[in-house]
Amino acid sequence: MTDKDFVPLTELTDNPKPVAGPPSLNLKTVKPLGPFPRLNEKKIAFVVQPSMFRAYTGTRINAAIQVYPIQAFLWLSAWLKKLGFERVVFDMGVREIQNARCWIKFIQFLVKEKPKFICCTVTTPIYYEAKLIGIIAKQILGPEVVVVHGGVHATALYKESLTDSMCDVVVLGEGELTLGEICQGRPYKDIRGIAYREDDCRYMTITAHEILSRLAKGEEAYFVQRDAVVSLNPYVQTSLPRPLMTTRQLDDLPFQDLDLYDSRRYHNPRVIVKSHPFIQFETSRGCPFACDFCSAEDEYRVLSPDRVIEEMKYYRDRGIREIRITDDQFLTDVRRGEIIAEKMLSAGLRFDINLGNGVRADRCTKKFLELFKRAGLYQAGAGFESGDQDTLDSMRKSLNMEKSLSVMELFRETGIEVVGFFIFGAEKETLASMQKTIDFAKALLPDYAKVTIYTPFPDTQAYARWKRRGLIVSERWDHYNIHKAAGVYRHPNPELTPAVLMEWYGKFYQDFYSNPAYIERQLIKSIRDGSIVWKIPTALRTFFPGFFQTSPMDNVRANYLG
Ligand code: B12
Ligand code: SF4
Repeated sequence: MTDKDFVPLTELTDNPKPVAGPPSLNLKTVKPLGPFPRLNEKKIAFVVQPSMFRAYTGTRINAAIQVYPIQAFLWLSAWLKKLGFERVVFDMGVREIQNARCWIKFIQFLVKEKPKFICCTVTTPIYYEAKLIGIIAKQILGPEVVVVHGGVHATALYKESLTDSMCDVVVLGEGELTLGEICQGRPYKDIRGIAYREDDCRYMTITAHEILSRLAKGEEAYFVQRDAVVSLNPYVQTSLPRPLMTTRQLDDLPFQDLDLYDSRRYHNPRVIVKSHPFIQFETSRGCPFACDFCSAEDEYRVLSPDRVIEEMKYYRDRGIREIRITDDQFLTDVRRGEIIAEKMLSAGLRFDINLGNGVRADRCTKKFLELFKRAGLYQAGAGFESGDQDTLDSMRKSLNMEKSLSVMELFRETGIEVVGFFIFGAEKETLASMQKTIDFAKALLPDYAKVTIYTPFPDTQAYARWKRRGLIVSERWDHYNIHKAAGVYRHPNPELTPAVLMEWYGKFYQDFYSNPAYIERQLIKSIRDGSIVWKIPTALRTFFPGFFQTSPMDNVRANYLG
């Protein structure tokens, strides 16, 4: 084979490879010859990338590192269980990563379990690790293993998964029914909602052994995976789209599979979770709003309130004490929220409840908050986003700042902790508007405030717009992180360089948390309710993230040590 036999990847995918220059093609290809183990056709392995929970280590929200059983897997697994499949999970996110130990354990896991299907959920920053997982699986288990990608990033960039990695099939959007059909062996052409390769002209250029030894030396996954798969004349096929599930279909889904994970590994700091064991629960899918930085699907569909209550009863019977509601926008239908709370109260269901994923500040009503408080709501995230109306409008947030102030009052009256979310760097952002956001946060005075850097993820309107304007300068996906401005774009306002954004990011945390009015209020409150014990370490980690660095393993250890 010569260089000419290879078509550069940049011509095959919609998203050219990042970094300077085209990839240098490595002609040494790896052809695993076997013998390979006999695979268990009825076994599905869900695999979590090592960096899943590491995006926040060393950032200002270092104190709030969170580890979860991946909810997508719990839903998918429940469906596969119903169809009679065996399911196993290997979560590298809650394992030691030093010396590539988690990867060695992963290989041992593959050899022991011999699953026919390997499933990864692909969000943008961890695509490269999903790629390494596929390469290793193909080399250890052989070409018959089926590597499946799903999740928002893979759905948007399915060609990348299919031409640049060893992924065999991408599930586009909602996964339960589609994955079920894949595992049941239906021909791909007859399965709705997938993208797959018609040909098999893909070559690996790196051995599993090399991957492990380079990772063990501390090399980043990005560099290890570069040019690790080359595709010859890829023939990518998409099937007919699968209609989104209706309420009736969602109601018919089995409850999340609580047997998949060892829940003891998933322990979170108090600022994230109050009572363990806990579960994440998405009671609706999609969101009708259209904020330009967000990856939420636009069609909003719900589980019926009765179905939500039935699942909650199941959680209660399994000893779950806290629910983190992770709907894209739980308050799209406030009345539905109120009905759920009423039904919880009449069924005697009480959990600690955290609306951690955030609700639109303008959708909260007093009735909703009071009812949910009685059902156990103790904390809610609220997207205030900006103290400048032009900036808010430029991210299509359609929020009114006056309304935000009155809603904050409501939260205070009902005694619900609020985590206020803010963003720096939307299209119309200026230095003055960032100052206004800091002032606004200080006026709102939520219990915690979190600012993030506006980041156009590849499946968002923001990305499409900035890409068209030539403002996206890097598609190195592991640099897409809302807490680290890594220069993936050139901001339309030339003043807002990555360094300036990071400076203001630091300033936001400094100014908000050292505000005397905030300190006074929090001191009184935390001495009264005893929370001072955990709030002081939280504050130290926020102010000195480099010094008090937290990793997901601290969470795991916290639990094992009791
Ligand atoms: C909990 C959560 C986290 C958790 C856990 C991550 C996880 N994947 O579960 C943590 C805290 C780690 C996290 C971190 C981040 N997150 Co987050 N997170 C969420 C949140 C709130 C809930 C996820 C969830 O449980 N959904 C419920 C399940 C059922 O839905 P689902 O994941 O979409 O899965 C369904 C389908 O997509 C599909 N599917 C998904 N995976 C797979 C895999 C296979 C094999 C198959 C067949 C199907 C399939 O089937 C599922 C069932 O139908 C979502 C918002 C949301 N409501 O989804 C954001 C979301 C996933 N996060 C987002 C972002 C931006 C991030 C960060 C990148 C932020 C940052 N620091 O920059 C980080 C980085 C994480 C990482 N390392 O990649 C974006 C994703 C953008 C993107 N292009 O990647 C989302 C969509 C928020 C948004 N609306 O914009 N997050
Ligand atoms: S940020 Fe919230 S309100 Fe806006 S589109 Fe996303 S989920 Fe909907």
